[in-house]
Amino acid sequence: MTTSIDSLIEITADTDLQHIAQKVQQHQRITEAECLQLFEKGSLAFIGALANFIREYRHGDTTYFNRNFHIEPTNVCVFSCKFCSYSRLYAHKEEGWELSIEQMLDIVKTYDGKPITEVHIVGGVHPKMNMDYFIELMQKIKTHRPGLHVKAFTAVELDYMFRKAKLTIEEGMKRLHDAGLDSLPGGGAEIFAPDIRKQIAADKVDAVGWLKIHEVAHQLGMHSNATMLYGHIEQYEHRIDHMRRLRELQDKTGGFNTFIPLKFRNHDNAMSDVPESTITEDMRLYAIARIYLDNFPHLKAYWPMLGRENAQLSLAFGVNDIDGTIDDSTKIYSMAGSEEQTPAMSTAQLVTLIKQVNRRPVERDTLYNVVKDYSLEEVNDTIVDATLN
Ligand code: V47
Ligand code: SF4
Repeated sequence: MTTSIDSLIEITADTDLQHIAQKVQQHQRITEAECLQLFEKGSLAFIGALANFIREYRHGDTTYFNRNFHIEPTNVCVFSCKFCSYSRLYAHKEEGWELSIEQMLDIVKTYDGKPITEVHIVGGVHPKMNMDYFIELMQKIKTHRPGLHVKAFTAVELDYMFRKAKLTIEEGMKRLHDAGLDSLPGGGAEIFAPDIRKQIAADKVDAVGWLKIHEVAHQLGMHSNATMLYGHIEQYEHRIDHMRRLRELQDKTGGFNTFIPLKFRNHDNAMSDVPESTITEDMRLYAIARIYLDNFPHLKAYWPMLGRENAQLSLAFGVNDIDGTIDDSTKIYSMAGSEEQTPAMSTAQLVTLIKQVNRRPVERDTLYNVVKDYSLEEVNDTIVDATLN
């Protein structure tokens, strides 16, 4: 029987691309040189078909989402990444916010009785919010709601915390894990290649430090995500270098759950003169990431940053996860110019969004255990909002 990949090979004139399609069909890994060929020569339709083949082979129509909320402890930050629209230097801290432990706990309490599975905690790097502060926060969250999965702190926040506390990565991570930290989000990775990193995020942890922190977390049995900030001044080679480093670490530890490409937004930051990537380029990147990162189980489109319709579109380009209800006042993207000013979607809206493109909505927890399959469920906003959300 002829597969869709066989037909794709037949109609493709370029022999390099034919060879890549054959590899994908046989579930073989592509090289960095082949990844570059995809970026340079692959049409959106060609790359998309390959990525969709992998997506459907691994996950069928299943599209995951979760029920989570975000807490941003502060937007005061000691660093000065050029792409960041969100942070305020400590010298201007009156323009920022700083949440106390009790204020953060009050946010957690607003979800009492609601079937939320995860809290995502990421913010600026505040010089006075130290390790002990966050250990107390973890302990208080877990005492209040032991079953809530705490996914918190980018490697940038952790690197600063551990250095200030004069702890090794192993010691620091173990203390936070013991206090209740369950897994790490993928932020802070930006672009690993030093020549680009020093232009956009000169003063924070470098690639080696970021990767080491995730490696140690994996060694302690924790899982984590990985991001890549793309569509600014980087070239294809920098994206490939970034993904190569992630693929190598994943071969070693197997601890990454999800790769999350983050589209650079240019509103109100020191890189506002850099144009944003087109939707075609976004979809090409998702698809190439799905093809190249063969050892990452999941590929996530973060809908508050991409927009709802583009997140829907990405489900045909390798993406099998669209994050969660979020349900908060996440500012990191609204301040950078994303469409979503106060991103929140009800479970019904997420389910509908996924069903509209004929995929199968499945609620997951942070570690991708299935919480509920909504494919056969009739959902509408009034019912779900009242009973589930
Ligand atoms: O590292 C900052 C990005 C990240 C801009 O693990 C920007 O599930 C685009 O970690 N344009 C933090 N991006 C967010 C983060 C995250 C988000 C969603 C899910 C997960 C997860 C993690 O936000 C930063 C940076 O790369 N960012 N400014 C901007 N102007
Ligand atoms: Fe600080 Fe993160 Fe913004 Fe960089 S991206 S300035 S580390 S809040």
